[in-house]
Amino acid sequence: MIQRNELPQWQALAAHFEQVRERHIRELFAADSSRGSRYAAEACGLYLDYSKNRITDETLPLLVDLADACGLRQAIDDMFAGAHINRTEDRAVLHVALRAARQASIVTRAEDEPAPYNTVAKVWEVLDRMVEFAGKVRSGEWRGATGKPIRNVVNIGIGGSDLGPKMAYEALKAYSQRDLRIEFVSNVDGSHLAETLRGMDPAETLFIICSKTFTTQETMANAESARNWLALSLGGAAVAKHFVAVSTAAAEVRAFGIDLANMFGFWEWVGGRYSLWSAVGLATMLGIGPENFLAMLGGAREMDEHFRTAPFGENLPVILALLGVWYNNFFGAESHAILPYDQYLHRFSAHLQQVDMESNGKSVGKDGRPVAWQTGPVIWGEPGTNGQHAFYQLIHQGTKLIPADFIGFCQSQNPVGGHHAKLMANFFAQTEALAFGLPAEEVPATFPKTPAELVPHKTFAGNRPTNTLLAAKLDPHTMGALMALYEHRIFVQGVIWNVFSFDQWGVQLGKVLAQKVLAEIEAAKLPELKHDSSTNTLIARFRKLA
Ligand code: G6Q
Repeated sequence: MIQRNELPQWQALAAHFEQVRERHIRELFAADSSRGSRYAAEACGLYLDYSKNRITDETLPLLVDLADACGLRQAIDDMFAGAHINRTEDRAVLHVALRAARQASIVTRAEDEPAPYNTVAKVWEVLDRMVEFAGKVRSGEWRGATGKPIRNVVNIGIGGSDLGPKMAYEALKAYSQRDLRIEFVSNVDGSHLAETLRGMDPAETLFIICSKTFTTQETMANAESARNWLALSLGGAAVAKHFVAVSTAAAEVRAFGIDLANMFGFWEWVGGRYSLWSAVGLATMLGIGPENFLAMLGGAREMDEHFRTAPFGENLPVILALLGVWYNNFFGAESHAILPYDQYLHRFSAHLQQVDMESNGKSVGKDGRPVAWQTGPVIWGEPGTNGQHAFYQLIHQGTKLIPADFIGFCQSQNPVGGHHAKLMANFFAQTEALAFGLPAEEVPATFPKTPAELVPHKTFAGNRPTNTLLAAKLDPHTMGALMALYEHRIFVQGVIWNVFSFDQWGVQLGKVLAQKVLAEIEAAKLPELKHDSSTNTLIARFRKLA
């Protein structure tokens, strides 16, 4: 098979890069007064301005040619049709089915199912049960073992069973029922559980044990400790009223002692990091309410439809993905910053970090050979304006090229004084400063009385690329569309880089080795350690001081 970097379309981009690399965004804007409105696309309430990128009129069409040559159209159709595109695990990849309309049909066949079936019908069966359950808990109809209504919900899960639902809950907290406290415990460090439960009344607390496999070490350790905490004050029989499970593993759920009537299922074709739309989002739904959760699914559904049908040159996920490829593979950028100007999105970068880096952090192509090009970048970020007073210095004046996405909203959920205008003034000013910089000759006008020797330090080269995503308000529909936008961006990049985006074998080695070390740490007498000399010394020292 012809390798990606041998494709004529890749080579055309490499040649084009030689022409574009020295051009400055300042010059590109000066040459075209309509650039700011021409390099834009809009869908599902999200307006994307990509004009402040290091691209000319030829760049995006050349990138689209590459996407075509890599078979993007077919790849999209295969995913939406339920083909087993996760080939290393022989599974379909159907998070799009999790937000499909009730009457839709996506047929696939899973390993544990005897015949092909309509995934969407299964999805809605569970959604209906979640809605009913959430209604009971939120109204106080669901009572704990002592008859008290639930005031605290603690989701116990890790990775995809934590980051997504927590991020979505935090993002939409403005829509939450404030007298129901929603917490997320993930770390196996006992401090996480202990600090979360401190002061909570077990009689008013509901645990959601959220684990696709129900065997994950961290989650099971936290689940057992939570069960002990509850049983200590309410007795073992209380577990039925205070524990529910979200899982694909019914036998393990039953073995833990949770009634299957209180289990919410999902399926092998839902990847952990793409699962917040499924029952994994139960804690989110309990917090923001079924109506808002369903509106979030609706926003994602609209983005799915846009992604599936819009021409690539107008397709938001495709444009963002291709611009990412442009910097990653031609400019040699190593990372990509996600900078939301909304405090509610304070976990958004952390969530995307997992979705992106676990999906495209691969170095072997679909043909089993090492790839000869860069794949997934380092994803990172913090909300603005906090980041401006921390790491933006390096983005503005450092030696590294860091493309960034700025995400902002026209309306605030909390219109307090002039805060929102100040927030958004910073939002617009930053992308302007990054793109246009401050040439030496303009330094005195901006920083009066600057001595000549300080001018180089106050000069900004500019030419730092950014995308701006602007929406009216961070409501459930917009949030759904925004998350789906990034999921599809990752999908497109995986297709271009020819990697399997939906497995995560990189997580496995550490898990296996940790089991071995655990036995050595817990053994009554220090066993003979057969690791390397560093690991041996560290374990021995730990045992001495523990
Ligand atoms: C996500 C990964 C991983 C997974 C966790 C939790 O795509 O597979 O982050 O979500 O390891 O797994 P369980 O849900 O099985 O506990």
